Amino acid sequence: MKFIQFTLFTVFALMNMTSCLDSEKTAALNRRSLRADSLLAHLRFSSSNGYMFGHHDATLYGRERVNGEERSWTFTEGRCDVKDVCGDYPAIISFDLGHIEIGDSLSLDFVPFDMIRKEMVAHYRRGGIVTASWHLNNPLSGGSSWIENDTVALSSKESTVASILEGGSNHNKFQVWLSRLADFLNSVKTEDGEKIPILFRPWHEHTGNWFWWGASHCTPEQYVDLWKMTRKALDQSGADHLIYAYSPGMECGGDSAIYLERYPGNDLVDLLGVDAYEYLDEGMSLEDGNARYAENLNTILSMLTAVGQKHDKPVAVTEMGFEGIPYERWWTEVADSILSKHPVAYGLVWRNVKGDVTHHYAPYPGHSSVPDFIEFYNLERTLFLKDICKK
Ligand code: BMA
Repeated sequence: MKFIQFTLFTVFALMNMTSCLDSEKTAALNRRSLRADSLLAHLRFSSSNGYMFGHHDATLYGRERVNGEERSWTFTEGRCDVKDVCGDYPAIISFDLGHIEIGDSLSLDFVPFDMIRKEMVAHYRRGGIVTASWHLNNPLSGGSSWIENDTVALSSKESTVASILEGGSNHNKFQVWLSRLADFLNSVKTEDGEKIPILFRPWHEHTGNWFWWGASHCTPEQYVDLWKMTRKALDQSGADHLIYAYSPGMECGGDSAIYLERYPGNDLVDLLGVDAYEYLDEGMSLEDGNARYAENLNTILSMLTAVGQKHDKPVAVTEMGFEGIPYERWWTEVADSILSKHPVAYGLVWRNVKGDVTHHYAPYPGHSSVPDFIEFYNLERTLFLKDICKK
């Protein structure tokens, strides 16, 4: 039976967790609300029952294919592509907070922050887990997170990261950005005023070079200082409802030294993740692409499992997928065949962009991978909302 008694499970997990705390962790734990502790306990122990399925922006917008024609929908109470396909919500929904830092009312993906807040609370109230990423702007150039064509940031003598750390020219400005982030996170509350627990995942994919906080744009020390500064601002704002995920990209391969090169430390991180996408090189067959992805991700997850055990942290595939899902049996033959081999807490696929034909990662009504996704949903080990909720 897929159904898990969440409350009992959580109490059991918390008891287990408390028994193996050292003083450093006790200090960290004291800064967390009980709800955040429960979330962490759930993430730590849920992999013994299978792995949870997650989807980014799952209830904010989506798609459908009717009579061969692609259509889109934007927020409709309770609607969700995954639910339209299998009758259940993902266990985890992720949301992005890019542009909260500049005081916009819309996110970088044009979603009102009021709606993001509402949907975070709605998913928590259903019994689901909420995670957040932050594709924030570049505080030095005013550009986006992606530095590739940002000539101002790339030609500046002071790197963007150096500019926001203590002593940098944008330090004060960035403190304001952090305070706007903290204000939003602290505002995600239930009707009775309780802040909902959120797995926050800042500064991700930093082993690559596409973001301004990426490997070639700052030193390992600067990257760690960036985390420390972020944690300090959020901790000082009273954000005790957050737990934190560290998510390098696939560049780490199976090398734990690369994975951990910029690790901010056990006291600042609660979950060890990796962002891993399948893609095809020009002319590459689906079969070869699937095999390469499986080989690479299996290697990474074997390494990550060992690192997780050593550091006493749960592990997850914090972003994954194959853009457009061009392989109909991707869910059972690729995703499940990889995730089922490792004790991962969850695997989360990215967003289903409205109107765009390829930038989608979850199935939607009419998509060719729907039958396989339903098989995937029915597997004992895949955990969706109903599986993690006490009914
Ligand atoms: C990226 C893409 C972007 C989006 C960002 C934040 O991977 O999907 O289009 O703006 O995530 O959601």
